[in-house]
Amino acid sequence: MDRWQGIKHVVVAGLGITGLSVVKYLQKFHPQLQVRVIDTRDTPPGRDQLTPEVGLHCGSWNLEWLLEADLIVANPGIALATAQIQQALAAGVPVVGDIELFAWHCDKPVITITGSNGKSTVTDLTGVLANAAGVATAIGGNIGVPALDLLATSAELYVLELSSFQLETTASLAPVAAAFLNLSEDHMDRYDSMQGYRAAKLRIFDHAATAVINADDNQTWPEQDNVRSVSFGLEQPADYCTALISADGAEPQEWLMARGTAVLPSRELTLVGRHNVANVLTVLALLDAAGVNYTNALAALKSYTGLTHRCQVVADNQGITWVNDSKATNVASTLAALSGLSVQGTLYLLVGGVGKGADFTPLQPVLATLPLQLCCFGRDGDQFMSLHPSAQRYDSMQDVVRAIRPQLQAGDMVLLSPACASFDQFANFMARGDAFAELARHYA
Ligand code: UMA
Ligand code: ADP
Repeated sequence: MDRWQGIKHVVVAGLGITGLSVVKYLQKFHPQLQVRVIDTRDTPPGRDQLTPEVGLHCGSWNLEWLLEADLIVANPGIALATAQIQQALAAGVPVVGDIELFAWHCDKPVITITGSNGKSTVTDLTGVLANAAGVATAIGGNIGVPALDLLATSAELYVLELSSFQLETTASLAPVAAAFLNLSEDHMDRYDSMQGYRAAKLRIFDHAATAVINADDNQTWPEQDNVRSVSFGLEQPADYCTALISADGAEPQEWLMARGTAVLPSRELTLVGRHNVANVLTVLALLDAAGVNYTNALAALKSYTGLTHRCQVVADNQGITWVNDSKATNVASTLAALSGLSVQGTLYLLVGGVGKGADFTPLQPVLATLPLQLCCFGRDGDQFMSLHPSAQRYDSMQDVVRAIRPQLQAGDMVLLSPACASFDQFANFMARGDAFAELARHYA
């Protein structure tokens, strides 16, 4: 089917890295099209890279252009519910996203990943293992590399992280394997309800050959008929799970199990946290479903240290471990970091920043079980003070580290998993994580 038949005028709604990738893709593969860009921002990122033949309208909507289009390609940051987009749809103009254009073009297998937390880690590790297994693999999507930019590579397999925003405008992608990791409250400024948010994410299974689902979170289970599913979960009977195995009468050890086959003892992973064990099980399920044999690539799995700013060990000296989990900007991700942590000494947990109106009390019962010193900093640090008797208040992360350093002993862990956004004291979560890593290296 030629999807482009009858299309002459395309409007790219919203620039940024996505809009720019769409323009470049159209210029390369469909040069006969007339391309116009609308961005409601006065100076949208990417405008300097547009060539003169591309029409550009900034600072507001341009309904006339939208209605003149044969196809609108919307940036994921623009909700379909936007009045002007709705007017165009009502007038019969189709609206798609960049992932839909990718689906129209791509003739190689695609693995897709969505969920509220863990998407980037699973996407990256899937790519790392597939490449280590000898399959040329390109990763992209919401992780920060627009999917259409990947078409310039000579990949045999694509791994795409997909946000609910991207899935809203994707209809024909047919992944060889698609994972829905978990669902917790997020993006309630864009969706009317959790049902709306979940429904967008469930679209990942629409044409998937295999759905990889979370045995412990039924919100990730498909509602579509006839989808072949495999499950992951820390415990049996998930298809991909963990099991205690003892060899030759030795102390039993926990192994990662892939459909009954022991793959690797969990303790051989460098990644920390139980959530990362679940993430690894998901990766194994995705690769099996895509027919990638990873048995000779396990060294890459063992040495994988994770993406920067996600439960990443940034210093380990004199028995003191420093872990950067700056990407934990909500309660669910901090809870994940805390679950199953093994700390021999004291856990110094750094929390605080911009709370975004969240309810932090779900942390309280978990904190109560830990050998904890709670260190609260940043604008909304006060909101954590009642959560644990050990809580101490500091202005900044630097003040925390300076104050606790003399007390640290072998077996202790210093964990930045702030459950808050960073904008009060940092440009973004990356800058906050970098600052922590620098402090860790300095004081370790
Ligand atoms: N915007 C306007 N008017 C416009 C266009 C955009 O106001 O005409 C605003 C919107 O508020 C929008 C924001 O600008 O939310 C972001 O637009 P952008 O130019 O930064 O977008 P891109 O650079 O194309 O980035 C997008 C994804 N951004 C969003 O979905 C908001 C990136 O995910 C993604 O990495 C990139 O495409 C490549 O696929 C970011 C993200 O925050 C990391 N995603 C959300 C998340 O992970 O929670 C879903
Ligand atoms: P996403 O791309 O979905 O934001 P990341 O892999 O970047 O996910 O991780 C974001 C945060 O969520 C980090 O703090 C990380 O430690 C935590 N996290 C990672 N995997 C999981 C999981 N499976 N469940 C819950 N939290 C997780």
